[in-house]
Amino acid sequence: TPAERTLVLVKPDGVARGLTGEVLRRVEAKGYRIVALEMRTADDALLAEHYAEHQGKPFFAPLVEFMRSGPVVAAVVEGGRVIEGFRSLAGTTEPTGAAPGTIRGDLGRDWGTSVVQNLVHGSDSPESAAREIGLWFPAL
Ligand code: DAT
Ligand code: MG
Repeated sequence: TPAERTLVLVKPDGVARGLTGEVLRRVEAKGYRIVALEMRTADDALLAEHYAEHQGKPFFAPLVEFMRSGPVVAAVVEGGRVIEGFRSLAGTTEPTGAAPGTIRGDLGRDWGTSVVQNLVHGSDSPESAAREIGLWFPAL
């Protein structure tokens, strides 16, 4: 079977805290391959599409505001079962409860801020991955 691809974002908190290298190190150490990589500051239009599933929820506006507050590092990562595998590396959404050994469990903070700042995004299904890769890397 052909290798899967997923979209990984190092969110503004991760970039600001100097954790981009640590996140990408864990991705590569697991055996996944980075096939595209770009730093950029996302605008509202991109984020509204990226987080379309969350439109209308109470945390949507603060989430978008946080996500455009600084540059993010976007990567397309390839490997066997990488969609599930990166979600496993990332840990659960809320860092306080995320398992030690995961990116969010080891490094994430979800206190003292109005939105969950959990360092990374990873696509949650093959459909999401295809959609999100198309949004962030239309040339791919
Ligand atoms: P994940 O990033 O683990 O896929 P998600 O897709 O459900 O989680 O939500 C996207 C982001 O929105 C998440 O990383 C942090 C934020 N978020 C989710 N649920 C939230 C909530 N109940 N309150 C505040 N922020 C939330
Ligand atoms: Mg999600």
